[in-house]
Amino acid sequence: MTKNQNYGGDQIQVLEGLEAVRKRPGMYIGTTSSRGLHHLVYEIVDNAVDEALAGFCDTVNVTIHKDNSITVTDNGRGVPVDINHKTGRPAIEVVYTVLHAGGKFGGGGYKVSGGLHGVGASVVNALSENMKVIVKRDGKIHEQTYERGKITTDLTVTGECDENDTGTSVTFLPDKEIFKETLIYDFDVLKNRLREMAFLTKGLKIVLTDERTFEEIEAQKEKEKQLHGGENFSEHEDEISEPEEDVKEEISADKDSEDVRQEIFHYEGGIKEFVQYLNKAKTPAYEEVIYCEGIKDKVSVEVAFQHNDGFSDITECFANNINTPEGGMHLTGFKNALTKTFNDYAKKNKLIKDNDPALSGEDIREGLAAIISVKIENPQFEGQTKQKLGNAEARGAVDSIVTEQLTYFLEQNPSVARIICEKAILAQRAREAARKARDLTRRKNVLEGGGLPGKLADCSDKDPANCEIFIVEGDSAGGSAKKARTRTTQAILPLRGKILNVEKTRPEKALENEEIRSMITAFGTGIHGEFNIEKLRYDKIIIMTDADVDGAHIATLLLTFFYRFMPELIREGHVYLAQPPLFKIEKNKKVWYAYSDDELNSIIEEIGRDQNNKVQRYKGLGEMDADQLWETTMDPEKRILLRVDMNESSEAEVDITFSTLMGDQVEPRREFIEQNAKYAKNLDI
Ligand code: 1YM
Repeated sequence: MTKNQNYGGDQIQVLEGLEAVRKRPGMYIGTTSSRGLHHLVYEIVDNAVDEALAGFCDTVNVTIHKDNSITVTDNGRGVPVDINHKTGRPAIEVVYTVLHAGGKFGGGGYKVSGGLHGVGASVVNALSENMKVIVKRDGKIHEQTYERGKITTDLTVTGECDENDTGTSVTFLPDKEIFKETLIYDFDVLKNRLREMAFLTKGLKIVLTDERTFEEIEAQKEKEKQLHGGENFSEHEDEISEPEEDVKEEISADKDSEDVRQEIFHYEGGIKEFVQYLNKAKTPAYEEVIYCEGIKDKVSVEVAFQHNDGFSDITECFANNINTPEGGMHLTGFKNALTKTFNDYAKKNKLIKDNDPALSGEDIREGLAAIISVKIENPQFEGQTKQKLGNAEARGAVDSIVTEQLTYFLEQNPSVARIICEKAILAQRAREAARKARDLTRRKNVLEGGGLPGKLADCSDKDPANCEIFIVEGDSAGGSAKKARTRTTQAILPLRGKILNVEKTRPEKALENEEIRSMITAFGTGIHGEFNIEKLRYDKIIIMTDADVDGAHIATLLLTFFYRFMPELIREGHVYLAQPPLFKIEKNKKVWYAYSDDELNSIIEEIGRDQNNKVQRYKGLGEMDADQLWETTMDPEKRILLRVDMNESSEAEVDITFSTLMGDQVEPRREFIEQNAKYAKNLDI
């Protein structure tokens, strides 16, 4: 119930506005899934970041409480509490109860941050079971509370504080009536976004604290799962941790070592440090991070980049701190400037001859890690998912600022310039050699009739929607799988031994690998720029490997290949991991299968621990006969599949994960394993 009775016409409109938000939350925050739940935090944090960009705040604290409510606190000026003349209400009330179209309320300048939807604090309020705002300003502590967007207590002064002690603190509990899928915050999702915000706002310190213990979170997840009823595959499987030989011992099950988790993000170097972070699991090709900045046509531009010894190009673009994974005008401007400037330099300095072919953009961007950040008035987000910057002025601004400053940098740093040009020339030669080889094999294929790989046991159904392919480790398991399968809809492709680590191989070289070629031909989609999802021959690509460390290693190698050559397969949810059982339990001619130690224990508990119990630990798929393999791992009615999902991770995070797991630097991998050991269930070493 609202204690406040002084509603004017404005206030009634306000309530109608927030009612609309509750009726169609998707229109305001995109989705009410986990993504939407996390979006609430970003909306509030954005206001604090704006205060930092305005120069009044240097620290933001974000806390996840035990009940999954969130507190965001900053040390800025504090949201104004005086009466707003237009509405006759305290300004703070307007900020939290009036629906804004995303633009800045009051003040000059333009609102720079703001999530994808940039809808503001009132939307968070409308979608929260309760919310409390505390403002320290003018030596007083002010407080107001709300429920589902409605004021429950008027603005009250609750105490006094030092005149210089100012700031805003917002606590909210997301509404269970709205977020029906999940109410549980994911520390890593918030961590990744807040780290990104800190990189993009140099000097700002962001502290993330989780008051929940690992066990509490697991228990909450279990409770939600039961509430929703069982599902036959897990939607989330974003990190597969697989150690190299030299760090296996590092895995110790210290599941409950730290109770309160905390991360502090503070980067005086801003996006320069972001680039170093992108390259942390790689070997940089030269020491410095190249940095350009400036303002042109009211577009503020910041670009930082550095090459590494890898082959992929990871360029992350932001407009007003919002990630634009589909790129857009700022990216186009950057690519133009890079290609033009390096070709000019290489020609001028006789690194390439006048009549040599120009270096392509692709050649120059091989092994590139780059961040582009523009701040712009009225950003236009286009494309299917509104994640592409449409403002044409951003192209010109980035192009001219990068061209000018990069030209100067290369002149001042000839040794760096030479390294980059030589690297690009190498890439160009490798690509040219591969093209020639490909033309030859194309001709050969035409002569031989091309066709599917010999090892593939294809299915007979020609509708991809019904079909799945099992990528099976080893010929013997492949043999069982071929016997076990449903021929109409299940295809089997056995792979011999460990597949190539594409993270350490030139892409052209990887394509000479027999196993990689069989997969590409079987899937039908092509790779890289020629990838076409319409041509995918199977709806599900199922990796089926042994349930041990070697099996996990092979699965990770396969995922690395998919991610580097056909990431859309993963992004669109076509890749799965089969889950073979770890144990077979037999008693009085009855058989049970267990997929984890916990499950084994509970089965034994149930049937009684005695002499007639026989427990067999499966060492590999090869130990199962065709019937057992079908029953436990392949039968669509009974099996467990994990869908490989990029979750909420940005392209940068996924890239870093793969380089960490499969690249040549050991230290980042050791760190990764230490941090993720607690997630690895049934790791058999
Ligand atoms: C934990 C979330 O919202 N901080 C915050 C918000 C504002 C100000 C300071 C602020 C802005 C201005 C003047 C101005 C906001 N104020 C408004 C409005 N942290 C958080 N810190 N004084 C204080 O922009 O001129 C909206 S947000 F509209 F009331 F000025």
